[in-house]
Amino acid sequence: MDVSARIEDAYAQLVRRNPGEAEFHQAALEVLPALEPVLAAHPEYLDARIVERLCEPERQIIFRVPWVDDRGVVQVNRGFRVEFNSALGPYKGGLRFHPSVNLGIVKFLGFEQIFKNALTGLAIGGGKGGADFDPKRRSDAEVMRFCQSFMTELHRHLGEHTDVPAGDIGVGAREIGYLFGQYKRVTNRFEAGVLTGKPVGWGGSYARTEATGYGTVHFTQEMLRTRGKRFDGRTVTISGSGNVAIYAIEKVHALGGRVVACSDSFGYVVDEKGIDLDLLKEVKEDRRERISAYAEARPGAVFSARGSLFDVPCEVALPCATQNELDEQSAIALVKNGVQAVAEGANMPCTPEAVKILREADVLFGPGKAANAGGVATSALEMQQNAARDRWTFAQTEARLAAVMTDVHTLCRTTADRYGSPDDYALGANAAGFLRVAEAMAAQGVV
Ligand code: NDP
Ligand code: 2IT
Repeated sequence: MDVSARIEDAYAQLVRRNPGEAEFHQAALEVLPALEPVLAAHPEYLDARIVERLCEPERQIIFRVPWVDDRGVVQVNRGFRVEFNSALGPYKGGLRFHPSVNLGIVKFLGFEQIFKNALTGLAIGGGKGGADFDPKRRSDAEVMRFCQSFMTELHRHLGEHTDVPAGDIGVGAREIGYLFGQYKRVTNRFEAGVLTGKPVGWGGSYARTEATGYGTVHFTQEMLRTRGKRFDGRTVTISGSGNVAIYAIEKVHALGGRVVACSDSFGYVVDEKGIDLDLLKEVKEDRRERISAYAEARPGAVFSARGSLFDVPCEVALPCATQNELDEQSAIALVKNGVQAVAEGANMPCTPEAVKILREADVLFGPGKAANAGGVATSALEMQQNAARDRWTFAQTEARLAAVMTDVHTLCRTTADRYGSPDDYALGANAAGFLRVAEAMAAQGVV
């Protein structure tokens, strides 16, 4: 059987064995065909059935999360943890709390995470988890009770050398605090390295909060540099207004760019003067309000509940909200308006059709598993600090983050060149991430 038939076979088997999991299928279809030249050069990985093993999570945990709301009503949610691959280190990846969470979404995120974590060059395997719980509609006390119930079950699967969760959509420092408190209580261990994204005062790392957004902008800057361009003076749009988006905006502004639009799930704001970051942080981080409240408080800013943020003209677009938010129509609009670079701060925000249009228009495209790797990389740095019972300065940590992002960028480029697709960061990221994991899996035998 030739290489492409083997890949098609592995994909068909994945679809057959994971029915209805559209996002997982999509994530696999983004990676597997890109591996053809790699596998042609490494038939030993075909013999060892590395691709087939990679597509099957090592362990999947699905559990009931019962809790009592503020009215005294019993609520039941579903919790997930997919421990996908531990060839390079303990399972590592965030927890997502959002009503849309299901097994297929957790698997897509876990699958992406394997390659992303490999690209960082740090000792972390891939995993992801979450629950179909919506913290936005809940009081602090409800969020705490939910987190306690979630961790009462999940704790038995975690450990600093086993599985180390962190945040993702709907999970930030508040949730990590409650989760850690319950882990500590039920295990009777202050095991700092079991969760990352902790507040700096008790085991967190400086720059972890900023890391994903900063890292995405750093990666984009490296891409622009290959064409003799910079952020300075450029107009930028960034979707979302959560953790990743806020710190991407902060870094773009620090580099002299101007972010003119951002969004949440209710709509988007356009602010031609440039987003007022202090106001945005106050609205989203302190008051936990909708983005429309930003427009109400900011003269000249306009909120739209309809249409797409990607219709707003820009030279650089950074989708930082959620999967499949940037579709074919959005890509056509971006290209028409002269976009030069698109980098994924979110996981899989661009549909395959959108990526094709951007690539055909020769727009620089940074795939999420490379562009947003700064978050998990800094989580791994947090684990290093925890293991050493140490705390580095913000400057030290940010310098390490910047070095990782530069290395990831270089690795993607050189790997794309090696396999005959210059400038194809998606191919470079998939091939380079795969090679690191495959080498470790082959060396560790059939496990
Ligand atoms: P947050 O919960 O902090 O923010 C999420 C943002 O995206 C909010 O503005 C939210 O709007 C918006 N959003 C979420 N779901 C949807 C939806 N279905 N439709 C439209 N808008 C939506 O999450 P993060 O910033 O942490 O995560 C954003 C993305 O970045 C995700 O794809 C995540 O997987 C990815 N990522 C995160 C990392 C991290 O370190 N946090 C690391 C790497 C990737 P609203 O508030 O209205 O729901
Ligand atoms: O998608 C991601 O890389 C994250 N949500 C961060 C994971 C982590 O372990 O820091």
